[in-house]
Amino acid sequence: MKKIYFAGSIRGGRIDADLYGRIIKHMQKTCVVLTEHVGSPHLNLMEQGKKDQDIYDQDTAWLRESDILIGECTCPSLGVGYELAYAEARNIPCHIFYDCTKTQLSAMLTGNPYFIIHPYREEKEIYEVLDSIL
Ligand code: 6K6
Repeated sequence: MKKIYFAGSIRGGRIDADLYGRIIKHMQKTCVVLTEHVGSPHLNLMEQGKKDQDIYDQDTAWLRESDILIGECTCPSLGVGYELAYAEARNIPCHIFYDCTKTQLSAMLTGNPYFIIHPYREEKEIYEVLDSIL
């Protein structure tokens, strides 16, 4: 099964956490999602016990072993931006989703032809695209 690194905002803001959870659940029907916790509604509690360096070490290890990165970038996040650059440097394919009715994506992503960018207007479009790429 394909290993997916799902990237979504954590300290950048949790407004889309439920959406991340639904995307992760959809991908888990056919793939292994290494970063299931990104969609968890209980993240604050879970985060308390972890050291930032352990989080960094674990996430970069998961990135290196992933086959593909799927990022939901409607809510801007420095961590997700970093993960995208880290994945690009290792030739891991990166698909970026964002709601184009809510935000304008950074030119540092839209201007880089390496990234495969999927603007969407309705959530169902995300699942259609995911089914075609996974
Ligand atoms: C959460 C659940 C259990 O433990 C935690 C602690 N926090 C994090 N755990 C794992 N990955 C994290 C954590 N904080 C940030 N990340 C990674 O950075 C995720 O892979 C996200 O894609 C990204 C979010 O970055 P920020 O800058 O929005 O926090």
